[in-house]
Amino acid sequence: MSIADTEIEQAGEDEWHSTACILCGTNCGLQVRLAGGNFSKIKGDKKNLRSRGYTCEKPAALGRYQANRERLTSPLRRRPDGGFDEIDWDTAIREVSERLAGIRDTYGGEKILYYGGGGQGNHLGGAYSAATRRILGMRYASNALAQEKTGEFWVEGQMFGGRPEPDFENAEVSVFIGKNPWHSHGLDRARVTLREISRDKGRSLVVIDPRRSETAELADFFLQVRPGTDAFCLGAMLGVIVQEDLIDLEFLSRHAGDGGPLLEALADIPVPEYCARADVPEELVRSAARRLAQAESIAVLEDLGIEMAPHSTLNSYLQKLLYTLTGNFGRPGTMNLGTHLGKLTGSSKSDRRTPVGGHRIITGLIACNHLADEILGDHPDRFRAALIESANPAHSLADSARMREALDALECVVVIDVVMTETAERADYVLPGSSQYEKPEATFFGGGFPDHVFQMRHPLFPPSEGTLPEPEIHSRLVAALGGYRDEDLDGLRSAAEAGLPEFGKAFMFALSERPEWAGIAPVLLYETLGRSLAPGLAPAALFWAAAQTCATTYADSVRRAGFEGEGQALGDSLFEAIISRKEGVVITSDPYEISFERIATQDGKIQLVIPELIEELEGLRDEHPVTDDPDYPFVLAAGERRGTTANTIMRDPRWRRKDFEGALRISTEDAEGLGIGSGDRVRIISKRASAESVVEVTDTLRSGHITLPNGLGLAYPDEDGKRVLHGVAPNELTASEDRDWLAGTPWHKHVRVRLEVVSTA
Ligand SMILES: Nc1nc2c(c(=O)[nH]1)N[C@H]1C(S)=C(S)[C@@H](COP(=O)(O)OP(=O)(O)OC[C@H]3O[C@@H](n4cnc5c(=O)[nH]c(N)nc54)[C@H](O)[C@@H]3O)O[C@H]1N2
Ligand SMILES: Nc1nc2c(c(=O)[nH]1)N[C@H]1C(S)=C(S)[C@@H](COP(=O)(O)OP(=O)(O)OC[C@H]3O[C@@H](n4cnc5c(=O)[nH]c(N)nc54)[C@H](O)[C@@H]3O)O[C@H]1N2
Ligand code: SF4
Ligand SMILES: [Mo]
Repeated sequence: MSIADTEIEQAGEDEWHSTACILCGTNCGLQVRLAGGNFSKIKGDKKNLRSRGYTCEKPAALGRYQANRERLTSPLRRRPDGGFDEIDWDTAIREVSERLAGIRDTYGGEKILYYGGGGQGNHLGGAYSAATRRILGMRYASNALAQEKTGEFWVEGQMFGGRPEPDFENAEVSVFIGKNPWHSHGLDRARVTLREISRDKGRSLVVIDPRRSETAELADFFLQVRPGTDAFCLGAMLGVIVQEDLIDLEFLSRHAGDGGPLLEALADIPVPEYCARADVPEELVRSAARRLAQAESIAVLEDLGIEMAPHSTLNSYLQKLLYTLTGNFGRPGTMNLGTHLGKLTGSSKSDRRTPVGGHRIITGLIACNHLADEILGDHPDRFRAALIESANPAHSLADSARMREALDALECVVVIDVVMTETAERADYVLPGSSQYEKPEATFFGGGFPDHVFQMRHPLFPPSEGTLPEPEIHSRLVAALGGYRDEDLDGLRSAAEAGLPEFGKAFMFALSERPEWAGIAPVLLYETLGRSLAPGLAPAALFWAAAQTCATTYADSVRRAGFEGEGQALGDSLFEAIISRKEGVVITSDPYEISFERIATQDGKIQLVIPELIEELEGLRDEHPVTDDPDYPFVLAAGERRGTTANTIMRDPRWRRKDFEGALRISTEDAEGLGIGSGDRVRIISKRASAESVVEVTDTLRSGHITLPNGLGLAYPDEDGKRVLHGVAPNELTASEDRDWLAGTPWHKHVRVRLEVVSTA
């Protein structure tokens, strides 16, 4: 039996259903009504424990995701002439497994790269892909986190052995560095929380951003830095904190290791000089630093503005020192270490390197900016094939032209997606997944602290014609690759019918009898326990294993959230709650002090000294920001989040009523200099390529700084079915060598360009 044989009906049309938004990682709860295979009404879900009815403007357009004109409706196989033939699923599974097994047998399974695995709303495909990867002997992976967060992950691993979460709801001072939550969110009910902070005289908002963003408009301290100079600005703030004796010595002596070399470096920082290089008023830097240090609690969030800019890993280190040196950890309103239900990444402690370039692999992910180099060329260990799932690297990674070249150089590319994308266009096989509202889905982004809320979304529609949910695709691939035989699963299936206690015992026994099954456990759960769940819920089976791990690792936290039982029974009751409470459920509940127990460094203390980064910090002394490059006078932030951008999840341009083409923003001063106004067109020229864009003049930008929206430049069919490009694809302009030396993270917010006027009104 397969999921395609199970009759799954569309959820009722005459009632509201709980689900969540998939357009950013905040995943606000939604209430929806349905009609004819799509949404008829969408509103915030007041019952959702995190978003409590909140949404931004974007989910109103979700119907355009569900009913994309280029939804894939059949597996596709590339023809030698570049076009595609539709093939049936049996043929697709057979050929894909044969081709990938062939690569494995010729070169070794580690020559097959896995890229992606999930986006802003869907992490189950990636979780099930573990089985396919194991059976093929694949060892290397990458995804978008390796072009934003891996530098931060590395620092967090060194300092805490975990990832502290900010508690903005309770913080006296909230700090956003290179982050514009008004549009990009990343915290619950962002606009409500930001307004509350800004209205409350006892609380302060600190924003570091070269653009007077919507968030910066609300700030009490707005440090409008020169783009790319955050290391100087943050260094100056830390210099003030150390030099004015504002560090929390008591906290550090109890909870942190030796800070000697770090504190010496910070004591030496020439604060006025670094403020000048960052072009921020020294008095403002000093007063912001004092406000932070003297507050009862501070919470800090960094994002792409510093992660995709020069010194990105160093920036992440300095960001964490702001709250650590001032003792803001393990209390309400500060930074805390929460729990996990399923982890998004591997260990931050591993010291693996990439096969060709020998670059650091952080949390199991190869830096995206190194991928093309690990594919192109003639190194014997280069990648020969790729399995790409729920990601669009031909568009989202640096240097699209080179990424296309790299994809074309691979002997076999398999893409699993819901629509025809820039990446799918280059695949040898395209496998159509069911949409995120046609199967159970969830994300493993941070679930909140002290209460960790988890929401598994239930399917609202049956899988659309010709598509399969990713768990089913992986299960079929694993079976075709000889991972299991259907008849070997009968025992587990009857155990599953008997109930969770029986299934748990049978599953553990089966794994002990057949150790080779451990690696493909996700699809075995899907095929056995999954088949015993309600129609359409089979992919939820993985949560049983995740719930067991969570209940073992965090037994007390799970009990505090109201679950009962010992051993497997505790995990079983957690699992039952996850699959039945459609608006989400608190899976763990913690006291704040537990953060200290969760510090997972060698000696259980926060590590203050990271020698490589202290050396980089000291090197800033001899570095002067470039302010007068005659060839490329502008710094382009390529990929700004706006009210109508959602990575490349929303491809239909008609959801943008304003800013249809996604304008290049430019300061009033620079526009006057070029003699242009809003609506005029310019050519943007980087060292790599050029692109034409419409212009929007704004007084929110510094002179010399320009911005392009994220996720545009996508092809979409017009009324006549002709594919039309809308806006500029930012990564046509970026270069893969512009990256952080340590984590390999790109400098997308710092692309040097010049402008030529194309036409004026
Ligand atoms: N609407 C919308 N929301 C989204 C997304 C989306 O596509 N659209 N994508 C989601 C994803 S995947 C992510 S990772 C997050 C990203 O969320 P953010 O990082 O908040 O988004 P960005 O707009 O890319 O960059 C944030 C800020 O960095 C500033 N910046 C640029 N250069 C510099 C610099 O040199 N220094 C400093 N300090 N700041 C700088 C920009 O002016 C901008 O205000 O958003 C998520 N939310
Ligand atoms: N220049 C520049 N480049 C950037 C950025 C930037 O700021 N500037 N931002 C970067 C960031 S932070 C990120 S996170 C990346 C994001 O880039 P990617 O990780 O490539 O992801 P998305 O654009 O979110 O695209 C997700 C893909 O998943 C597909 N999809 C949607 N639902 C499903 C499903 O249910 N199943 C399957 N199999 N597929 C599905 C969508 O069609 C889409 O092709 O972009 C990065 N690229
Ligand atoms: S903040 Fe907006 S885009 Fe993000 S999940 Fe919530 S409603 Fe969706
Ligand atoms: Mo992202």
